[in-house]
Amino acid sequence: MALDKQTIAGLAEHLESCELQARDTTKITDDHPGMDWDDAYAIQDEILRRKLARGARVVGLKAGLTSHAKMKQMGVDTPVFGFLVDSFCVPEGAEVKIKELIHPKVEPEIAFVLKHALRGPGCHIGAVLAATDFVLAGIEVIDSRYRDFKFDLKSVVADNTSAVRFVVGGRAMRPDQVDLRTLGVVMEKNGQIVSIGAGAAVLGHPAAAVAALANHLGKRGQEIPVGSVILSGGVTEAVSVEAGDHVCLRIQHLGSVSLRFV
Ligand code: 0L1
Ligand code: MG
Repeated sequence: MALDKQTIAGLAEHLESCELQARDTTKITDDHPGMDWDDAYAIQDEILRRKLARGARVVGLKAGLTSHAKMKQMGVDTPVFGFLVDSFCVPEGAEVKIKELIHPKVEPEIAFVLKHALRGPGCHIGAVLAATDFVLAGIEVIDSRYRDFKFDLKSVVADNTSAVRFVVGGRAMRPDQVDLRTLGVVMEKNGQIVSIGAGAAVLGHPAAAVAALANHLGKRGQEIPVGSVILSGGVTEAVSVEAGDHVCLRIQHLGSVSLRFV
């Protein structure tokens, strides 16, 4: 690690304050160019520790930058991983307050809920499907704390991969009831289709993103716990939203889920 404990704690406080006060910042590697991957995840862990100390509960995990569309949109080439706490979770059809956010975007996602814990290394699509209880349609709202979404991968990992809100809903299906690669995904904003995709856009198969998450956690002596929601990553590029927008995601066999921005 290149950063000391105090610096990590200071950067976590800075990024979390930006999240809670809905204000942006320049990317942290501008001031800490030597920051390494362990530092980036240590800052993310410290943000989580701060939230847990205030009574938050971890409800899930996420993989980000798992589709070529997202990687191209952000000019990067590696998936990243983050956590989801209860305050990020909103009900189906909820109103999301724009004034609590900086510059939100929405992503259509396939969410997994596990019936068995998954631990890497060596986790693969088959292990993920065997451990999956059901899959759901999900919308992730991302809100990078970095000005104009301009960041590098280490900065975005430290910033908990831009996580801020999510909703899951529609219809739960067991993984053997659907072909997750060919599931059609249609996202509408204000009744207009804004993105179209299929499950295979996520690393060839969305379960591959969950396997990559388990393998990432395994290196850190952690696992994906039973029952948590895992967002496998945006199937398409992210779409900006503003007050007044209504977003509806329809995924074949998984029904629809929506959010309103106010
Ligand atoms: O969930 C995601 O794919 C977002 C990862 C972080 C990058 C971004 O803010 O777009
Ligand atoms: Mg996402």
